[in-house]
Amino acid sequence: MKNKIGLLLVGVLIATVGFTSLEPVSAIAGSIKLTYANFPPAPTFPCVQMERWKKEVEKRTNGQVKVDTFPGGTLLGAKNMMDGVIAGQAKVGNLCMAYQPGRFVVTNATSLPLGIPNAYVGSLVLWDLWAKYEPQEFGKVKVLAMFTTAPTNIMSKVPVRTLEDLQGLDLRASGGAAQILSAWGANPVGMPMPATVEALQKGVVKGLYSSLEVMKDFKFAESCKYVTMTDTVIYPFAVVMNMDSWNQLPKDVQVILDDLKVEQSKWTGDYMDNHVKKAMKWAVETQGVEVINLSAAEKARWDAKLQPLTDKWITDAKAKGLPAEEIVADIKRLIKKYSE
Ligand code: 3IO
Repeated sequence: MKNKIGLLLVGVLIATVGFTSLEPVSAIAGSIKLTYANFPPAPTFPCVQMERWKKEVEKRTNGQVKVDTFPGGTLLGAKNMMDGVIAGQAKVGNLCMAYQPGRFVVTNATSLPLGIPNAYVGSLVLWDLWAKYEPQEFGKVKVLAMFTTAPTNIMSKVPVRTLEDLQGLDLRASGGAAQILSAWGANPVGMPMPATVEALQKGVVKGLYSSLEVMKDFKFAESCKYVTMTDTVIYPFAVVMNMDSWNQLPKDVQVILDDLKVEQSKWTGDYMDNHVKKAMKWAVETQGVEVINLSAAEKARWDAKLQPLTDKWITDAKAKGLPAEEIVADIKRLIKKYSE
């Protein structure tokens, strides 16, 4: 009896020593599981970049990390993404900052009409802005990537050729994009992107204001036969991770995820810019969509309406104690830097 207990103890000892001496412990394939929540359907760009991140992380950690992705709001939805990740309901989540504009004041400044030309530049501008100010609204999470959409344009069931056509028109938009529509005299209707499908079907809105890849990815080209080019503003996104989950990762895995941050942001911007081109080619060639380009004179009228927006943002952000002028100057400087 005594011998048996002794043997058992030796066995436990060997097992413990053997296990802990596997260096690093976490190198066992699939030993770290990360859940990753996303709000729109799988074929859309936020989920395409999610699958790319999953693939890269699993490859670069030799399968040590396994990422389980949840597209379509199956784990967390558009508006509870940040809080859900903070609470640990998902370990990683992708969020659109425009859905909680009051929460992400600094980074939403990228949604002012300051002339971000494409998603690649937008993503790098957003990343640098966040890195410089490290705004407290991201203080409870680990930021894994940031990127923007391509510039927004009007997709509608009725043609919009002049400012007059836009007056009172119900168009779906959120955050900074919604404020721009208001300034032009349209009636922005706020809701996250996935809700737009039903809103268009039911006639709650006559169109939307967003980046054009959604013409194909959400099949909006089937009902919105007109696209008015404005290229005015972007929507900013972030990929965030639960801080405890991050702190529990082995150092080597943390290094891999850190190395991927800017690369993933660039990859997504690039994917977005290319995908917009493909989606619009499809929309025009197979769905009979008309692209409306404003004349220079008409565009000048639209632009004139936007000038007060940045001033107002500066006043409001200053009241919140933020270095508002510096933030706007930084965005302008970064746009120049990355556009070259
Ligand atoms: C977007 C959100 C989800 C899926 C595809 C998308 N393309 C552009 C957006 C931006 C956005 O969130 C919005 O509300 O227009």
